[in-house]
Amino acid sequence: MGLISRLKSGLSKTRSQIGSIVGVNRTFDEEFYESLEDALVSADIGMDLSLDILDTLRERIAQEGVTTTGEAYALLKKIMVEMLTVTKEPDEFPPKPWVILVVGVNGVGKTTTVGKLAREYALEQRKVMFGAVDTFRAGAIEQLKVWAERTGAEFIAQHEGADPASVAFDALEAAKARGTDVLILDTAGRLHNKKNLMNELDKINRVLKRNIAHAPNEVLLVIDATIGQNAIKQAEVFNELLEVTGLIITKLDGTAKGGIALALAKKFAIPIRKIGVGEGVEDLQNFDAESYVDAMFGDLQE
Ligand SMILES: Nc1nc2c(ncn2[C@@H]2O[C@H](COP(=O)(O)OP(=O)(O)OP(=O)(O)O)[C@@H](O)[C@H]2O)c(=O)[nH]1
Ligand SMILES: [Mg+2]
Repeated sequence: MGLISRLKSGLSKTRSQIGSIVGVNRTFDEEFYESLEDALVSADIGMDLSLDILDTLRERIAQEGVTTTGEAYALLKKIMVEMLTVTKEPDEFPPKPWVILVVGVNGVGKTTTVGKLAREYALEQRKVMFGAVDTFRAGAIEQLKVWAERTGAEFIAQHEGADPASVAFDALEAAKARGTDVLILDTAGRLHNKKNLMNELDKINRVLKRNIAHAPNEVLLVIDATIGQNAIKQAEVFNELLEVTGLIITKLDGTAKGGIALALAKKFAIPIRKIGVGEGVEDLQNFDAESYVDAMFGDLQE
């Protein structure tokens, strides 16, 4: 299955639901807006944002003299694309090593995403190194090592239970010594409590900065699309501590809840860099607002 179709099949539930509401030629009565609201909320766009979107839609329908539900639907999609378009590209390479810190709560797909990113960079002929900064979870180091072997990335690790900031430091030194282009640090998603996790990330961040002023160049927050509105809370917590530069939304192949992308883009104005659409190494796409909205809301004929 192609990547776009995989994204589409994941999000198809939202699409058919909305399609069935506006597919028939209705007038813009309150019922029309209410059905649309239900559909947006159930796509995990969130209540407040759904109402915002519908307010904007009402205004624009009036301004632009839209008369058919088909036109209204196209307008709705346009509004959402505008909302998802957050342009804040990271600086281009160099400096070297380009340091990427990958963060997020446990199980969202951080390590898998690290592997997928490595493949992308390797295809661009960049020399990639992993730092196994998750020393907390049993098996985490080994899991990352498998991804290193699979993608040809170099691999720096200590032992389970080692100080994560010390691993980050080692990896940074190794990357400098070996002329690595991209150093990707895979962090732990769970510690005994949130405070520990935040302290640890803070320490890693400080060690990096002390060592190279520009590091980390990117802090990528991985969000699991299937968790719904909890994603907002997670982004809040991480963004408070670290300056999150990009979002990666995973598991979009298995959810009807793609609306979380809109809620995140609107609330944090952080660009969505990539989306994950499967467990394989190739299942990572650049985020494109237009195809995303198309996959989610499709055409009326569909
Ligand atoms: N369907 C699907 N599964 C994914 C995707 N990304 C990751 N997964 C799966 O999600 C599970 C957890 O992935 P990991 O990469 O280990 O997640 P993590 O955030 O590193 O987890 P911790 O290290 O425990 O915090 C694995 O079974 C992955 O195969 C995706 O885009 N789609
Ligand atoms: Mg992991």
